[in-house]
Formats: sequence, C-alpha cells, structure tokens
Amino acid sequence: MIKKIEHIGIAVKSIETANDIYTKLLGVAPYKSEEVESEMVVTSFFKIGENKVELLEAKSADSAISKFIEKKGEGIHHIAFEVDDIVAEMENLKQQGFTLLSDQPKRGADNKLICFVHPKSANGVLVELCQEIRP
Ligand code: CMX
Repeated sequence: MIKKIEHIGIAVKSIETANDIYTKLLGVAPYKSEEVESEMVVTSFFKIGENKVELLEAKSADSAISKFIEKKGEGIHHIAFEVDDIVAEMENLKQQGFTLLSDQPKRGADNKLICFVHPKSANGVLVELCQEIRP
C-alpha cells in the first residue's frame, strides 16, 4: 500500500548551486548529501515538514539524470511514494500492468530500497517506490 509522498526529485546541473538556491527558497539547509554509485548521481536532501526534496546531479554522462537534463532541461524528475512492503507493492503494480524498471528493489539514497515505474505507464511521470531499510 502506498502511504504518502516521500520526496520529490529534482534534476539539477550543479548540486552546489542548487543547494544554495533551495536553502534560500526553503529556509533550511540540506540535512544530507550522498553519492549513489549505482545510479551515478550525487544527491542532497531537504526536509520540509513531513516531506522531502531531493536534488540530483549526474556524476556520469550515462546517468539517467544526464539524459533527462539533455532532453528536458533541469526540473522535476520523479515523485517518490513511501510503501511498507516494496516487494508486495512491486508485485501488485506488475499484476496491474505497470512497467517496473527493475525486477528486484535496489538500494537508493537516504537508507531506502527503491524501484522505479516507467513514466510511460504513469502518464509521463517517473514514479519511485521506496521503503525504509529497517535495522
Ligand atoms: N520523467 C518523465 N518522462 C521521462 C523521464 C522522467 N524522469 N525520463 C525519461 N522520460 C521519457 C523520455 O523523455 C521518453 O519520452 P518520449 O518517448 O516521449 O521521448 C520516455 O520517457 C522514454 O525514454 P527512453 O529514451 O526510452 O528512455 P531513457 O533512456 O530516457 O530512460 C527511464 C528513461 C525512465 C527508463 C530512465 O531514466 C530510468 O531508468 N530511470 C530510473 C532510474 C533513475 O531515474 N535514476 C536516477 C535517480 C536515482 C535516485 O533517485 O537516487
């Protein structure tokens, strides 16, 4: 079951420049910066109330973020929804005909297991499912 919007991901050319802009905009500094090698990105996270904003800068021309910025420019890249049981939710969405971008959950930023749903199955929006990794 989907619980809430966990974060909104924004593709940026320079995380340093974007961190300054979003710190001014939101009135709060990022609480975390993290490189996700498997996704070839560096991220920073801002917390605003219950929700988060993730800034993403590509670390390689092969990263999904590089391709996105090349094609569409900087901007909202994905919406992430929090789930309790990512494997069950992946199975549920698969059964309903959604195209998942991986067969298994992957390790993402900010202590999460993640899986993406192809934007072509969700009206042009890249959707991320994420589940907190429990100790
Ligand atoms: N939002 C909406 N549409 C998107 C999109 C996005 N973020 N990224 C690509 N698209 C669109 C493309 O514009 C294209 O549309 P058209 O066919 O109308 O031109 C369509 O999706 C398919 O594009 P594609 O050329 O087949 O595939 P891409 O190489 O652009 O890859 C995608 C698209 C979603 C499969 C790829 O970006 C992906 O696998 N994403 C998941 C991983 C990811 O995004 N990682 C970075 C974030 C990691 C993190 O949060 O930590």
